[in-house]
Amino acid sequence: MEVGRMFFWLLILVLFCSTSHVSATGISDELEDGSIDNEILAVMWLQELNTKLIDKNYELAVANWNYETNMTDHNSVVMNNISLELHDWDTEVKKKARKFNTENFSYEIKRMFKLLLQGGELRNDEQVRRYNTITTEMLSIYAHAKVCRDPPSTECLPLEPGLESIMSDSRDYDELLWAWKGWRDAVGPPIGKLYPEYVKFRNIAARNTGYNDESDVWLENYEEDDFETVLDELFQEIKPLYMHLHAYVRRKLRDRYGDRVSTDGPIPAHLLGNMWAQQWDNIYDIVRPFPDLESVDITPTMREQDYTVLQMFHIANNFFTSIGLTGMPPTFWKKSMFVKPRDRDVVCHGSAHDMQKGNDVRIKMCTQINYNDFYTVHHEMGHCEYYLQYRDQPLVFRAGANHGFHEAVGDTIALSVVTPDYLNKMGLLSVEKFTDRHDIDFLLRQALVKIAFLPFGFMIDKWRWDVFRGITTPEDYNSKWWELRTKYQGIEAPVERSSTDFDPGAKYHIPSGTPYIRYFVSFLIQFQFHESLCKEKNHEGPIHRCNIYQSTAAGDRLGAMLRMGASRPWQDAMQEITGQRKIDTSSIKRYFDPLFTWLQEQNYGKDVGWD
Ligand code: X8Z
Ligand code: ZN
Repeated sequence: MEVGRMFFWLLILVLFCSTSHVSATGISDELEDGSIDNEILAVMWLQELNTKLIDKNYELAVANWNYETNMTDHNSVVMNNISLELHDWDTEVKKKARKFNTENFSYEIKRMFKLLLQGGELRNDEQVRRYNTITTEMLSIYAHAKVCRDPPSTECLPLEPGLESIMSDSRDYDELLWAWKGWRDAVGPPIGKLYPEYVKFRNIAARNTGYNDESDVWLENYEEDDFETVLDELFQEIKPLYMHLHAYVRRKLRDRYGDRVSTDGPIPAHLLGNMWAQQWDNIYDIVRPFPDLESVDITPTMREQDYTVLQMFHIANNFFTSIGLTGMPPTFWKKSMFVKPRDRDVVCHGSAHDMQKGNDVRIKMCTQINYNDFYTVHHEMGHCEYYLQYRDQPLVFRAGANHGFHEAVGDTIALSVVTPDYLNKMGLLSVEKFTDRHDIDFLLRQALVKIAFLPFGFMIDKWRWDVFRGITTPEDYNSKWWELRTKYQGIEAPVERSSTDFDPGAKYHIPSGTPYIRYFVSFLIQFQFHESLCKEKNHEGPIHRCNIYQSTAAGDRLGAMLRMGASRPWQDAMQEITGQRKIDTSSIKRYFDPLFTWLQEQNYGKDVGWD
């Protein structure tokens, strides 16, 4: 611990022990904003706040958990009541925080105030109530929706499991279209009716605290001027690789589905093995370059070996502990929801929860025994590992260095987990000799997961930022969505869409209000993290073959970054783990380099692009 930091904590301890009579409520409302410049008072106030916040946040976190794992009206009422109460309290806290003039405070205290005051704020209980109703309603529509088969069949399918399995496994053009359109018809229009009001409230909240609109709030998390331009440049750097992957996959799909797939236009969105065409690994069987090799898809082997869901979580846990990081605590195993319950409705979309008290961290997932969920288990556990590592930080610093960092932890681990080296060790693969052909086969599957995702991860918030800015208005919500889907992803709707459809609503993060650019950032920086952890391990050879299992050197480096939480800007955290201060595409490009060369050869003289 650096000396300054040690001094800071000592100060907090001394002050806390000797001045517990000083109360946060002692700060009078009459005082003018920015009128208190006494740092000692600020430290005491923050300390008291920290203690209170833990209890308040815990209450809300539990209510939220109870609702998402049991979506009854009662649980929704309880959650919204607590949320309203916490909101009032939060408004008071922010009002008091504004009384401080932090200009001459030490770095850490100043940063605490900065983070504390970030974000919008609704200042009217009626608005908060309505806002809570809308967001709960959107989530509930998404979670309850089912698509029914045509009579005489009475079968109705939810998204998970059901429609998602059809999208991944079916190779029947019309059945895929049925599931694709059915899901959008079921959730799009009802969510679309509520969405403009949701946008209105987010913007009111943002403007109340001085932002132009909600897009500024979302971008603020990245603490970089003109971050949008940075993102545009990063996207341009990776685009050639995406275009070559797209061209290759389009030809393979044309071989399978005939001239319903064009030679030089966008790909119909329902043929890529995923409800949102966001990751294409489920059509690995269609696009495999060397089908004679043992498949790196471990789903059949997991099933043959009678894998259980719990086993998947224990294997992930074992990876984290093998590199010296913390294992999941007993409460995690007791309180998490690993499978979809039969007796109640839940939000199935995988999520990790920091209850912010003790080491109570949990995962909620409707896990199935397949390769995809094997990856997602590691992804979610990465969130929990971050929670556990930064739990000694003051509450305002208990967050990722930025949202993308939080998404990248489990994925960084998973880059080792998917290597044939690791899967061989786990008895899930038995590739004896690894040749260049194996490399291409493996990298192609990885590209279907990681490269195919990039334009999707990029366009979602491009769409939302313009919605918040009022540049895209409700009549154009859907057409703009498809304009971006085609521009960036090179895909198109398989059937005519209209302004009464609301296809963005068919993606979980839209009704749940979760910002999405975090995944684009994560999918780039996880390769930077992976590369530097591999250096730490003294890995030799290409980075796509590197597996950091059991490397405590790699774990120590990762752990040091995780423990920082949000106490410093993300550039410092990036420096801690990689020695660089920027998001950089060279690691992901190096990882996929052999595949890029191979794809260019395959596409030589063929159509690339979709204009
Ligand atoms: O939502 C998730 C995680 C939870 S943070 C399961 N992901 C994105 C998605 O599913 O759309 C992980 C990858 C992208
Ligand atoms: Zn995540």
